[in-house]
Amino acid sequence: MPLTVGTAGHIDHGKTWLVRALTGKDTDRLPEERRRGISIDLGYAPLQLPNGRTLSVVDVPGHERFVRTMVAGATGIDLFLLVIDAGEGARPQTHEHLAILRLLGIERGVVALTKVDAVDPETVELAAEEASELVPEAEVVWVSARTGEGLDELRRALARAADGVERRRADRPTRLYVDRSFSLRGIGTVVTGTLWSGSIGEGDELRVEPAGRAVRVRSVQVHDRPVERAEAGQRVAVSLPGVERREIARGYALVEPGAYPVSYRLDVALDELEPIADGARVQAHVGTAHAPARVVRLDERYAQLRLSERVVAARGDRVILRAETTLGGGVVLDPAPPRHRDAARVALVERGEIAATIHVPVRADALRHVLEGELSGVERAGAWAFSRAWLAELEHELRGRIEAADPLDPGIPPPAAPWAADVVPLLPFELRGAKLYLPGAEPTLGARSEEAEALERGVAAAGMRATKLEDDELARFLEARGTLVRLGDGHAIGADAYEVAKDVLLTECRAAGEITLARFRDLVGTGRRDAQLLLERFDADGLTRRVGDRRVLRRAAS
Ligand SMILES: Nc1nc2c(ncn2[C@@H]2O[C@H](COP(=O)(O)OP(=O)(O)OP(=O)(O)O)[C@@H](O)[C@H]2O)c(=O)[nH]1
Ligand SMILES: [Mg+2]
Repeated sequence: MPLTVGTAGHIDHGKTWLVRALTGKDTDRLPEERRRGISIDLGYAPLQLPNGRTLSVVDVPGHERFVRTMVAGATGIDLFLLVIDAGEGARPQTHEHLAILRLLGIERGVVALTKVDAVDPETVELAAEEASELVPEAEVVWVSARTGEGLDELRRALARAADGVERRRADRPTRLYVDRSFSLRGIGTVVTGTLWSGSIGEGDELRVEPAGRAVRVRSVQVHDRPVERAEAGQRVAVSLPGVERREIARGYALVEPGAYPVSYRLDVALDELEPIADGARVQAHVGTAHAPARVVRLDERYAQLRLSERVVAARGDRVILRAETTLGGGVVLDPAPPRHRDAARVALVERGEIAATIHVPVRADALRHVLEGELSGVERAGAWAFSRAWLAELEHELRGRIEAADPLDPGIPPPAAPWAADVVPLLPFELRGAKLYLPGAEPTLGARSEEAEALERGVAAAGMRATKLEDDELARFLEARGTLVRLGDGHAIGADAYEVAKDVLLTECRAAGEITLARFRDLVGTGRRDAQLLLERFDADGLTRRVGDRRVLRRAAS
């Protein structure tokens, strides 16, 4: 199983020299690093161990201004090599780096007390005692990069530490956080990183997140050697043809498409080095990325991190929170939570009781990032998951509204929410046209039956005279029932009178070939306006057609 070891320790304590003494490679390659004699960026080298195992070494800078770089280097490692200058003992970044390693959950490693050639043994003894107290779980080895003393023992100690490491989540989908990108003439953009999980081989189709860009892997190298397929835990260089260098940099992740959420929010269980206030503004380090974030405290244990940029994360990932100094960290419980301030929800998510967090519909797809197995104990419809109780509440509410609807048309528009198309068919209602009804519900007059009778009587008594309508909906209902006919301008006439008028019209037109308004008015014996309204209705019904100031029958009517 390939593993990565990361250095840690205060500035100038001898990390890079020790890596060079162990591996033969000087990882301070930048001109500025050489000129200033300090590490600025991350360095990488392979390390052969006596038992035949090869470790990848990530060398980090110790300067307090570059802790952010140290975090990026430390996120993917499996074990640490904490380097302490034997003459100086632990200094501020010794403590800070150690705290970061613990927050990242990196528990195994070795302490190298270096530069032992430069101090007397009693001084080393004191430093060794201090180191053992500081890191009781690790072996402390005395070394000198200058004389080579202790290097073999350090290699053996690293081999022992490596034997105890169990690489987490290697079997998960492919994820690599980019720590370097560069372009090579004739090859194009190359990115490097520690492969957290999965594997990467030639021709793989991956995505660069959070950019959302699809890429195809041309070739893969592990420590400068081409390989067919790199596996989890290895230091990998991936060439990505067609990708511009500015499109991908440290902080981006190369992932199996769709396998990880990309999110502005993370629900975490906090681990505080010092109290982090609700609303605190911090830098959140996630993988090799970091982004400004606000800490929304949910209670003394949980917080929602609201980030200013989207990040790729998974349940169980560690994050580091920093301001001027390292404030603490957290374990990601939900990598794509809704916006909320609900500690109870996070507690359920932490315990894996996902179904209990679900009430209103959520996309089941969004839950797969917190689920260990299958989702059970919830209702499903299409892409949605929701609780049985919610469905019952919805039914209750809609039933109430349907019962309150106008009996003339006892339906309501269905809910307009995105889940409606999937969820509404589960309800014991009937979708007719654009409205939801109780099954088999018919329009009825309800409390308006007296009103309806009065209107029917009034219209009948008016004979050929049009009646002005008060309630158009009621009139529509009665028209559908066949007791009246609506005319223009908010008027109506009795259905019998309408038939009589129609007969008059047809008879006259068949005899004379046409009819005028005046003639029709005389024949039916009504006022000019009512005659006009009737003729317009005949036009609308397709019986007649206007020709100048006369009307003739349409072919269908004659
Ligand atoms: N005598 C002695 N000096 C050493 C030894 N290792 C490193 N040094 C000295 O310490 C200086 C710093 O060593 P580096 O390895 O660059 O220190 P570093 O921890 O990588 O420093 P940063 O990366 O800037 O944090 C070197 O320039 C050497 O002068 C050693 O084993 N013995
Ligand atoms: Mg260095």
